[in-house]
Amino acid sequence: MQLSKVQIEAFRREGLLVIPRVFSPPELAVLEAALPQITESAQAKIQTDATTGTVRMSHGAHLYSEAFRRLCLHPRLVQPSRQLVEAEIHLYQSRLEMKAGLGKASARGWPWHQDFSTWNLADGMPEPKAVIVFLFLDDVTVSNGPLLVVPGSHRHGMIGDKAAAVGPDGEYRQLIIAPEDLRDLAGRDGIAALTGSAGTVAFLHCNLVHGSTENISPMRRALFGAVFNAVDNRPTHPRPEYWAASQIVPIRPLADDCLLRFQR
Ligand SMILES: O=C(O)CCC(=O)C(=O)O
Repeated sequence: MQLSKVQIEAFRREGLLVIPRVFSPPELAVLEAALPQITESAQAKIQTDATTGTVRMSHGAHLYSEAFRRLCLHPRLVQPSRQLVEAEIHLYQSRLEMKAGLGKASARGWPWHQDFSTWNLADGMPEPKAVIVFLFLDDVTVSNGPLLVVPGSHRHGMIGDKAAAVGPDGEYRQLIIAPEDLRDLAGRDGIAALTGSAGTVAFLHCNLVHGSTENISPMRRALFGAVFNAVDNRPTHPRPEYWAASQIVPIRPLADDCLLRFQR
């Protein structure tokens, strides 16, 4: 899948690009069948939701799940990402982002932040030369906790006081966007909810300010994210492999039908 000049220009301006119907229902079914490998696996690095006890986030499924490894090497993710990063890329990170919709307890949201600040401060990624690609595993609507973004906010670079990213124990702490900064950014550019049917793919610049609210609907909202970084943008002190790749291997995409050909 090649992006057009118009799509690339939109990404440069907005810091995001949302494309519907990139993956088909049979391809999504392959991934759905592989989900328990993440949500029920002892290998998975899982963060659970404090309220519901359900899976909230899990990093590194490409390291042990063949279906999600294939997704991360899929040409429909890799080729556009190369165009957007304008370089050879490697797979830096993958993550499943679940928001259960149990109808009896809500799954929490995420505070406003930029992903690059974590990768820069915690892993030593030098430049914001990475793109985050989310595949919607479910229909995402305004009611099941969509990702919220401030379009164009990537153009302001890394926002916030780096000193606030160090906890009392000296450990890295996520840099949250201050309310006054958010007021300025959103006052200028507004806030957009990334909605679409299952199979939609969203490309986000790594400095795009984003967050989300809790899911109080009965519908699950699952996204799978792959992060592609320029190979010449090597992190100086990456965290463990499930968070940040230490081997910088330029990606060779698989065949377009790699998910459909996957035999469990
Ligand atoms: O899954 C969400 O709603 C937001 C997750 C997020 O902000 C992130 O992964 O950086």
